[in-house]
Amino acid sequence: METSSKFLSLVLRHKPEEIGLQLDPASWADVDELIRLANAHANGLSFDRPLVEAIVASSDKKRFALSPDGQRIRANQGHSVEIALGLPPSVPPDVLYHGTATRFLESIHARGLHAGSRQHVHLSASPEVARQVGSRHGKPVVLVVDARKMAAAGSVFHIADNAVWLTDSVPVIYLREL
Ligand code: HQG
Repeated sequence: METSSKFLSLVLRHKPEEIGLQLDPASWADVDELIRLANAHANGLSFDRPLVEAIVASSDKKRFALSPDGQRIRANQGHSVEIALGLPPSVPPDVLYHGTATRFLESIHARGLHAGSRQHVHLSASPEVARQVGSRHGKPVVLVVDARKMAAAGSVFHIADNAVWLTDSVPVIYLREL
């Protein structure tokens, strides 16, 4: 299931064209079409509806969502394809946290936080979660983001369905190390 879940992340966030899948502007895909195209793609994986539903239900981080009628699926966040998640702007808590690796600090202190290959900078409401995210990249370090000041200065925040906070970028003046 792990491999199948990774494959769904790849096609729903980054490379739908790899299997000829079309995402709608809000990044939804038709579940039956996804299954048909994924199975036609010679990668040794075999999808059916129960497997897709099990992946959605078991993802530790709620990576995917099914539409209420079960006909469509999308990744909740993490896209590199350009999409409009249709998330309304949300008022963030006073502070949010960003986990990164110490080796990125010099560049972050010079340039602030940038989305890189993704559509947004990902922020967490808890320092513990941020530390886990950072440890994916090396020795973790947690940055505190002054979200209240950023919002007051006009930055827009969204909260994804899996509680990850998203914003376009974080200027260095709003960052400090925890
Ligand atoms: C860093 C996972 C140098 C940034 C997680 C991060 C999250 C800079 C890395 C989600 C920089 C990008 C996202 C700058 C930012 N100079 N480095 N100016 N600005 N960076 O993976 O936030 O498992 O694209 O600090 O749990 O680590 O995919 O972003 O270290 O929710 O569902 O550039 O991905 O979820 O790394 O993680 P990423 P992220 P999934």
